Amino acid sequence: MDISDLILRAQNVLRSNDTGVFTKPGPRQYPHQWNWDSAIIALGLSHFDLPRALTEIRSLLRGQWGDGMIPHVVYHQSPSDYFPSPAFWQIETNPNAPAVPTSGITQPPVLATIIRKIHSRSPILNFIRETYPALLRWHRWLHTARDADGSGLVCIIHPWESGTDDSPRWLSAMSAIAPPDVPPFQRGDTIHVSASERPHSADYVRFIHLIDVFRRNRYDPAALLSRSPFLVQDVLFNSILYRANEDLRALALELGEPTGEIDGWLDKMRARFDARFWDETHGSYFDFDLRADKPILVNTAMTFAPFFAGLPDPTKARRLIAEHWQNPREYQPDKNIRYRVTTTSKAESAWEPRRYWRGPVWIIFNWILWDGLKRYGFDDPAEELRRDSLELVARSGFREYYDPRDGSGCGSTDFSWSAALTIEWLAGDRE
Ligand code: 9WN
Repeated sequence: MDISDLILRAQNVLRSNDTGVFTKPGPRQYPHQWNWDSAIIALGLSHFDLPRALTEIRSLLRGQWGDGMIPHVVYHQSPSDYFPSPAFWQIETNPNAPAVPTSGITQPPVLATIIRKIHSRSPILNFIRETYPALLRWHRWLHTARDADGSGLVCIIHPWESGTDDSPRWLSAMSAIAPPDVPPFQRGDTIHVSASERPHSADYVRFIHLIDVFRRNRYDPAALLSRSPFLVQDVLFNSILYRANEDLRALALELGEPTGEIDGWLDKMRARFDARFWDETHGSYFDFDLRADKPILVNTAMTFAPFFAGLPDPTKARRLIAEHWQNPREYQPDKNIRYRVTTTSKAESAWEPRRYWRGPVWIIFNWILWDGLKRYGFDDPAEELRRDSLELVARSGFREYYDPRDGSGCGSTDFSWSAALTIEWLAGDRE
């Protein structure tokens, strides 16, 4: 593999998706600014254009709502053929909506972690001073507007908030929703990508139904907690938030800001995390469906996400690796599956190797897991993820996701965070 050439190609993807104000996740499929994509993109940009990386974050923060929420999409430029359009969200019904058009839901809060990572290589103390209040307000919003049961763990109200939109772990909660009156709409996500790689229409109808419920409730957080038909505590989202709280705390210390509030969030989350998510019988972490009041016993690679937060104790960590990571029926590659890590276990009935979050390899998740495994000193599994990810981008280009059987690319081409994380990994080789 020619490292310099791969870095150059990755930089070109970020440059070509750059609108000047924000970077599109994918050139045609995703023409607006997405929350967690932008954070990851900034990480990649920071290696070769730090000012542009900081602009990326500032642009995202322009979408912050008055109550602190950082939305999942900011529509700096429209129109486009992406659905839902800004008009569909009707966020102006909420007094906290910002001036720039946005969606009305959020996404996994990786931003504090990314800012700390950038700062650890290229000190940006003034930028941290500038953005810390916005980060703190977002985390505070998550810990209030999204703490449905007072446990300190937060919930999501839409599969899009999970970032793993059509993961089979949402199937039971989604099938319990019978959308009676979905407003008229035209899907835009199958214009540029084959429908066979996108969510099934039964799920998509429910995605839209949920938005309709939210807009009819004017995005009032208390109303959404009590009325959203989808209300789930997500292992991945909570792991990312826990880690982001640790990183926010580190930033607070550098600024000389008090940390008591953040310490409180961390203590509460740590005290409740395993009791809520760990299943001793299966040796797995499972999401929890608050509407059905039961765990969601679906085997996906999100069971490994708590490594990112440093939350599994050594016994649980060993079980996750021995019983799942190395299990040939679940995540261990075999004669059919060549690449790590399939986002859904091969053993799941909903497993589909080319459909969105139903099985393909995603570079973002490989990176989150790589970081978590390194944290535990599981260097060999971490290296497998890094090696496979780099092999995938080198052979199939910077795609949105990959078929774990042969490594062929799926979804959007020229995908920004696949490029950004390639730069991040390879920069480590050069340092
Ligand atoms: C809906 C932009 C986003 C990612 C998500 C991914 C996908 C959107 C879509 O694309 O979701 O938010 O239209 O499918 O699932 O993680 O942030 O790349």
